[in-house]
Amino acid sequence: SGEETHHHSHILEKAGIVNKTKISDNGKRLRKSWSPSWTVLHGGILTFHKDPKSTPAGAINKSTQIIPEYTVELRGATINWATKDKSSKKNVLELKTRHGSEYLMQYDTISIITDWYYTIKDTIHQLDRD
Ligand code: I3S
Repeated sequence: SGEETHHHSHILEKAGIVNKTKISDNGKRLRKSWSPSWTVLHGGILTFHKDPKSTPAGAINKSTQIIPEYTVELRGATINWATKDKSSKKNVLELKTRHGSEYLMQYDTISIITDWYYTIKDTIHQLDRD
């Protein structure tokens, strides 16, 4: 499925597709815009990449490139299952950065999103200890 979790040294690495939307930027509320995203956790940074389908037709030769959209520093962040008022979708995580930005992450297959939940949670706890 392309889902992989590596546990070398103490820092977790993981990559896969999740649906995501940024809902606040440093405390300022944003309009939701869900899109599927190639999501990579590496070195305590979570990077959401742009949906290639959102690439304009004129830039078609760039459409296979993996372009970062948001990078999220996990140090000082919190991750929780989102409450029902945050989204009507199932299996939604709410990630809040220490600067007050918020992202929702969602995937219909519960095992996929649960794996992200524990990997991100463990990474945040590990970073707290460093
Ligand atoms: O929190 P909201 O406003 O109910 O979020 C929904 C909207 O973002 C909607 O787009 P429009 O603003 O164009 O209507 C999206 O299509 C929905 O997916 C959002 O709600 P969910 O419950 O799916 O997160």
